[in-house]
Amino acid sequence: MNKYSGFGLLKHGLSYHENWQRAWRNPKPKAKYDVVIVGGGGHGLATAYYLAKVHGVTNIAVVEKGYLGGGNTARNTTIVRSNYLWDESAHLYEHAMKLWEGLSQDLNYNVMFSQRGVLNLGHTLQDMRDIQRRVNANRLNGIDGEVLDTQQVQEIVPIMDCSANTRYPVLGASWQPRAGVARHDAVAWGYARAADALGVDLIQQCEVDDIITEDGAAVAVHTKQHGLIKADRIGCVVAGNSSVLAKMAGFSLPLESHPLQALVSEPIKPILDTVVMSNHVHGYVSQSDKGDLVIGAGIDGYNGYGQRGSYSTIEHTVQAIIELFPIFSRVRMNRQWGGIVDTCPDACPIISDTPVENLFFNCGWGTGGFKATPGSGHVFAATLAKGEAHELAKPFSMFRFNDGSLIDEHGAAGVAH
Ligand code: FAD
Ligand code: PYC
Repeated sequence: MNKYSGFGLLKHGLSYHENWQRAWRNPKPKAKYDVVIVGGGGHGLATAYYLAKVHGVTNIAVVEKGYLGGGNTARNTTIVRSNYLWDESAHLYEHAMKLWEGLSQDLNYNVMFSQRGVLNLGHTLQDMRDIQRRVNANRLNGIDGEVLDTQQVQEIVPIMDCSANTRYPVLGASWQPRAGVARHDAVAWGYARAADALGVDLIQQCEVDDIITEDGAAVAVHTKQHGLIKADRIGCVVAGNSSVLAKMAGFSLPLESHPLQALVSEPIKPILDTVVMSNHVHGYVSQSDKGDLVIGAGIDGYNGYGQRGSYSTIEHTVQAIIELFPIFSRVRMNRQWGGIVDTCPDACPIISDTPVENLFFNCGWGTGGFKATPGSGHVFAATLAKGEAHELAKPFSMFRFNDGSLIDEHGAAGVAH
């Protein structure tokens, strides 16, 4: 009997949750690996999986200071879309989108990818011009997108206040039908299980506190719990802590670390079957399969590493949601949390070699890296396997900040910035 079949689930249900098989091993680290990946979030685990599956590199360790997926991967609000403005980022996020579309089958694990569509609302003439420009650019890149007017938006979301006499009337929206949401922790678990099955060592409760270099090249990580682990190549994928790791290796990154908050309401009956985002009113909302409203807005303005955030951000976020959805005014909020996001000056990631040979960084995804998880892992795996940037990663080198070839995606990064 397949343990994932209906009968398998029933049998395990009746066994009082005892004697379950581990989904992945709990190995002791070896003295040396071909590749050590620092950070066991979705991006790090996806990198390990594609390194093993696509490039045949299986002597890999993923070292994670806490538990797998315990960082931003399981703290985000799960929005997946690829409607970015510039060719470089549009190609990268669309590469991820295509991988999302086959991910549950590829991993043999249900990541609950639900293509329920994403609306980015426009409330001013300038918003609508920007939307028109972005949708045109998307379509030229083969990415699905439509510009909707108020009436069409109202048909998709009947419960939203689209009347003309609101403070910020909805003039229209961009609509990406293939966009949606996925179950974030399942993404970490699916990649972890599949990477483990290919021989990758997943080492939890293992914090890197130094990066060891010899003659300008990285040769090992030092960990608090297991001492030195040597590696031919090291990939750092430590969202929120990237500057800390870079400092260990003796260079700095153009990143700022900020808290980003989210909140969920008590569960209510299904009422919202798409994702609504508004840069202008500054809030976004979707409804989880469980019924909770999943809500967020922008970063807290200060730098910090506390995974909390301040009350004023919560207050503004909830005001924005009620502005759009007066019907939610009496729904109670159940939980709030924060994650630390590394934001880049151009709202684009860094997927790059570094001034230290054999040391690579994948970071700076800011408020929007969940959607990129499969694509980021896929191109970073190629970068680590070959020692040079994958074609899609080339524009995202950290050295773009030396020559000014920035890719400004603040518009598409949108509401969470
Ligand atoms: P993480 O999951 O954070 O993984 C990094 C790992 O590195 C962590 O597990 C951490 O413990 C580990 N680590 C750090 N330092 C060390 C060390 N010294 N040694 C060993 N391990 C270390 N993106 C979207 O696309 N859509 C959204 O809707 C969205 N909503 C968001 C909402 C919130 C509230 C937040 C906080 C983020 C949101 N994001 C969203 C952004 C997204 O979550 C991140 O960009 C993405 O998850 C980053 O993935 P990751 O695997 O790199 O990071
Ligand atoms: O990047 O789509 C996004 C996003 C939504 C909420 C946080 N980030």
